[in-house]
Amino acid sequence: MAQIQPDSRVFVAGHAGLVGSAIVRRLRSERFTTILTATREQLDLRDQAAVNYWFKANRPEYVFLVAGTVGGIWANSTRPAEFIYDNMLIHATVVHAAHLYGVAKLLYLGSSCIYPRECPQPIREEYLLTGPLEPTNEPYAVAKIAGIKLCQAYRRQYGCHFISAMPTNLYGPGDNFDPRSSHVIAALMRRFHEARVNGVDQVTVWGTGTPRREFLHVDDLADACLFLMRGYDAELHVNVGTGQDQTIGELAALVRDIVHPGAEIVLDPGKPDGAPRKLLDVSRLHAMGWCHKVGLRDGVADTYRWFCEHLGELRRENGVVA
Ligand code: GFB
Repeated sequence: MAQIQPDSRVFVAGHAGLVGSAIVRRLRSERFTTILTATREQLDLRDQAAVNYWFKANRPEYVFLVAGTVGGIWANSTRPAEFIYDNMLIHATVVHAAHLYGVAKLLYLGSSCIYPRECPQPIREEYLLTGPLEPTNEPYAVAKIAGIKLCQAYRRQYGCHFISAMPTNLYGPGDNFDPRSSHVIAALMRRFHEARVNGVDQVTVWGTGTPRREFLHVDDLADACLFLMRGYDAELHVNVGTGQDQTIGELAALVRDIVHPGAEIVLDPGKPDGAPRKLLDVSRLHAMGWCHKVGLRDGVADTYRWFCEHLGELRRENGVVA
């Protein structure tokens, strides 16, 4: 089978998002010459005819399918129709077009919320579809599971080299800082930052503070995606994480210490906790020779530096107080 090379035609579907922009950065740093992208205005990935036309015109050889409607616990709970509709369509159109137009290899990105809410920890890949899902993100998780099954089905029926990676919760430069849709690290970073700027010493953290989460810096994820694109070609999806987790209370203290040392954390148990824990078992990826590099404290500090450097844009786009 052909190998991805710096002169390959590589389509990053979802290049403007947290993951897609990290993959583009990574490909550029490895001097890839033909990175194909399309904005939402240029290509509606939910439209099969438009996606087919785009593939016919642009002939990508490798595809990173990291596009989708994503968000944190609040967005998932309040916009379930968008989360299931957009994602099911985007996964189906891109996978189908990749098959029709002879893509050499496609990497599909899922999410750790595909696993049953109560499954044993750490979570092995084989635990997929062994129990009920976490209700706050079930529609999104069903779409993500459908994406894995699409890749497996096209592999079985048509011999396509389509693989899937399941990342744990992500964060990093380029994250979404809109409180209605952000994930916890971006949400807390913004809230502690604005409290400090406004001279406020109490900061609210949603839920009970007891759920446990694992976090992976998005540059590590981009590295893992390229690693798998180069070296993995089998049906079973691959977990991507650090293998370490902490409580949301501990995370909040870590963000506080970096952004607004001394502030008091106030829990709001009226907000949803979501899954009690979702720690991935990353032993298969470790056995292949990949391990994450960025520790959580360094990663949060790095993301906060990026946040401060981009305050102008963030203020214009979603009203961050500088
Ligand atoms: O990051 P988050 O929204 O994603 O929330 P999930 C993680 C935990 O942080 C939850 C708590 O227990 C939240 O209650 N949390 C505390 C906060 N303060 C905040 C806050 O200000 N904002 C947010 N957003 N959370 C999502 C799923 O689940 O994670 C998706 O809904 C997807 O399907 C994604 O899988 C990775 O880990 O709960």
